[in-house]
Formats: sequence, structure tokens, C-alpha cells
Amino acid sequence: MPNLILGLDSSTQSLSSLLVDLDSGDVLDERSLNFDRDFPQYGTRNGVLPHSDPSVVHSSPLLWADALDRLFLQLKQAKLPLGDIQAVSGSGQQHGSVFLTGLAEKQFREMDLHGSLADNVARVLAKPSSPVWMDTSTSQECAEIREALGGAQAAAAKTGSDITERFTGPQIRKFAIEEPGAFKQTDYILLVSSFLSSLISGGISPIDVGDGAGMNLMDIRSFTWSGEALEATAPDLRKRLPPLCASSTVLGVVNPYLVLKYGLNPSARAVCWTGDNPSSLIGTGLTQPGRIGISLGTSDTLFGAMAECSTDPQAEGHVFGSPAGGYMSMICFRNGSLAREAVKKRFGMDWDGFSQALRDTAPGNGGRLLLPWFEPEIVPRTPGGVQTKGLETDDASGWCRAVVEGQMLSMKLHSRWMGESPDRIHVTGGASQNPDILQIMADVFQVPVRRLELSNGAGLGAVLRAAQAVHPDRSWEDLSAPFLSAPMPDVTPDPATADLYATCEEEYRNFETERLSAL
Ligand code: ADP
Ligand code: XUL
Repeated sequence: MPNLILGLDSSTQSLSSLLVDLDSGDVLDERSLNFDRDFPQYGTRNGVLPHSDPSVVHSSPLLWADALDRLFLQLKQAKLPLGDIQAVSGSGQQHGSVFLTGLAEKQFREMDLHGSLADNVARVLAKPSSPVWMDTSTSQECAEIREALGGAQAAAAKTGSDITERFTGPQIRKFAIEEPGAFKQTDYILLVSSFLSSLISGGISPIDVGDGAGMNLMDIRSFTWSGEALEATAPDLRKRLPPLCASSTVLGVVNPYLVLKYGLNPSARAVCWTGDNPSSLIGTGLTQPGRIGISLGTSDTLFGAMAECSTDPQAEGHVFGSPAGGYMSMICFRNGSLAREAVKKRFGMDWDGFSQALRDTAPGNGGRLLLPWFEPEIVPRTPGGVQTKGLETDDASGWCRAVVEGQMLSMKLHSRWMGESPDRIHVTGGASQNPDILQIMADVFQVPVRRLELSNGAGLGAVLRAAQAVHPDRSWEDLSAPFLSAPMPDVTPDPATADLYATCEEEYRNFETERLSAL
């Protein structure tokens, strides 16, 4: 029987899948459902629900469940050999939380086949919407938890990160304070990853140590729930959280719902899910320290495997468990693709026009600078408002270069704490297909940039993690080799721009410092 593996990725804006044959290295199918376009009934915009308060950003767990059903239906209608799938895993946007009642475990174990996955979920939801990573409404809760844990540095040393607005702990605290009745009804608190993993496996999934580290609730050194953090966050939290587990945990076989409705093999393994960034670490071939990955998705993230656990003294970056064992560092910029899109839209361009503008302008942009805070930014923490220097409002090509240079300079500046001098950057995510953006990245960092054949690093990570869980005797290198080819030569840096961008970094840092103190 062919050795097929299915990897899923439920991101901010879409659910995508990758079906591969592990033995031949063939990708049998790659597809994606866009939440706004394919599920208009939920009324999402860029994958999230509009809200009168821009700091409150939620999405719908029913939408994520519906997308899972639709995806399996499409795979079945495409007559793909779903009965040959040996293992399924996935990744989810990090930090988002799903609140379920005590009936959830039984409901997921004994799914009602007459209803959809969303119908089954609707019966056990303790909170109709899920706060997601773009939510910045928990500053008060963060301050309270941070104080209880002894300040930002102490919180980072304990949980891997300073107490952070989008992280699950502060979101849980807000829910417990604002809706005590609904919180009381909550018996299970899951992440997006463990929620979808629960639907696939038919039960309540544990939370893996990659995504679990994004909650401000896990002791980053022992990979267990931190009693102190739980205590500081919400009452009786321990009993509401599933256990933590290694990312390679095989949860059992897939839910009979998937067997009976879509023809999955009853012995196919359901492997624990993780967060999209830990998954991208694996899917970009970065299981060992020495190189970094950059994901240009809805958010831009920069990550790398870490030799040992060391946290950011500025408390802006994060340490997570790596799905390959040990640790990874990660830093997340909220103004990623949506900021590039805002500039593209402002000047009525398509991506070709945007790229042409990058080619038409010179490195350094003649001193024109932009701090890309189109929306509240996480790194550095600021409520936002785009800041420019020397940039005319109608200077279309200047704006295009300024947004990308600003993003790359900011990534370089704010990732210095990782102490990495990478010899190569591996890129993934939607915007990684744009070579002109990658050229600016190569020049700013002065290292070659490798674009991988499969631009969905998180989805490939899900495939490789599932494969490794069912073939623990095989190494990551061996499993990933057929899938990590580069479709084009590395984008190499122009050494002539090295000094220029070192000066730009200095100017960017000064401008950022000045604006942060003025805001
Ligand atoms: P996520 O997984 O966070 O939902 P993706 O990694 O799928 O996001 O990336 C989607 C984004 O990729 C789109 O929002 C779009 O801005 C960006 N994108 C797609 N094509 C290009 C391109 N040619 N140049 C720059 N950005 C692009
Ligand atoms: C990481 C983060 C985002 C989400 C969505 O901390 O908030 O990258 O995982 O992709």
C-alpha cells in the first residue's frame, strides 16, 4: 500500500492541505480554502470577524470545523486515494482559544454522522467565538499576570515569553473576568491546533509543547503546566486544560466520522497538531541551529532552532518547544502581508506592479523611511499608525520599497537577541514567491535566501511531523530530503549594499526610538 501522508494547516485566512507519497516524494495534491471567499456566511474579513473595537479580534471555531469538512469532501470528490493515507497531522494559527463544555469529549468521540463537524461542535461550545492572535485587547490582564509573576523578565524566564496580549493565558483571564457564567460552563480550553486535532482524532487532544509555549501557561524548562502561571491567570484553570505532550505524539486512529463520510482508512493514525510557526520550522528544514526561517504570511515571523533555552532580554521574542525536540526562538510581526497589501491597495496596484516598483527604486530608497505600523504592532509593541520620513503621500514606488525595507530592517534589528549569524535564510509563506521582496531580504541580512518548492512550510511541516511520528526510526533529514528542493537558485545578497543597509538599520532604529517615545 502506498505510504500517503496528509498535512493540514489552518491559518488566519485559509485552510490548506498537502497530500504526499512519502516513498516516491510525489506531492499528489495541494489545495487551499479561503475563509472569506469560500465561507461568506461567516462574514469574516481577512479571516477574522469585524468588530467595533479594533483591538478585539475573534474568529469562529465553527468556520474552522466547516472548512475541515469541505476540504475532506473536495479530496473525496477529486477521487484521491484517501484510503491509502497512513497518518494525518496539522498546524494551526497560534494562541487562538476554543472554549468547550464538559460534553465535548463524548460528542467528539461519538460524532453525529447526520450532522456536519460544525453541527457537532455547536452543541458543545461554551463561547461562540474564539479570540485569535491578532487580538490586542488584553493589556490590563497582561499587566496583572506579569505583576503576579514578578515582571516581564521573570515571566519570560518562566514561560518563554513576556506576558503577551495575544497569548492564550491573558485571553483566558479576560474571558473569566468578563463572562464568569460562560467560563464556569467551560470544561475544556483548547488551542486552534488542539481543537482541530480533537476533531480528527475524535476526543480531546493534548496540547503539544510547541503550541503550548504560546499560552504563557507552560513552564518552558520542564514542559509542564506552571502552577504559578495558572494561579495568576484564572481560577481552577488546571482542570480545564488538557495535558501537554510531545509534538510527535500519535493520538490513535482517525475519528470514525472521517472513515465513514470520506473513506479514510480506519487504521490511519491521527498525529498531534502544533502551531504554524513550530510546524514551519520543520517544513523549512530547520531542525538544527545555524540557519533561520522567515515566514511571510499574514504575520511575518522569524524563527530558528535553538541550541539551548535562552529568552529575549527585551522580552519581545519568544521561546517555544521545537517539534524536533529542544527549543526554537520566534519573533512575530503583526504587520506582515496585510501591510504590504495596504500599500498595494493604496496605489491600485497588483503584485506585478508592486514588484516593478521594487525594481524601479534603489536600495536604501534615497533615505525614505517607513515604520510599517498599519495596524497595532507587536514588535515593537505600539498601538500603531504608519510613520514616514521623506516619503511624499503620492510616491507609489517609494512607498512599496519603504514598506518592504522597513519590515526587513525591523526583523534584522529585533532579532539580534537570538544571537544567530545565519549562513542562509529559508523562506516560506504566501509572499515568499515574490523574488523582489526576497532580494531586499538578502541585501538587508547579507545572506543568501532560499525559497523552497513548497511555499506552505507549515503544511509541509505537518506532513513531516506525521511521517516522523509513524516512522520514528527515520531522521528528519531523510524524511524531508525529497520535499525541500529549491525551485530556483538562492537569491544572493549584493555585497555593495552591505554598508548602506548597516547605515539604514541605524537610521531605522533611531527613527523607531524617536517615534515610540512620541506616541
Ligand atoms: P496565512 O497562512 O498567514 O493565511 P499565506 O502564507 O497563505 O498566509 O500568505 C498569504 C498572503 O500572501 C496574502 O495575504 C498575500 O498578501 C501574499 N501574497 C501572495 N502572492 C504574493 C506576491 N506575489 N507578492 C507578495 N505577496 C503575495
Ligand atoms: C505567532 C503569531 C502568528 C500566528 C499566525 O506568535 O501570533 O504568527 O501563529 O500565523
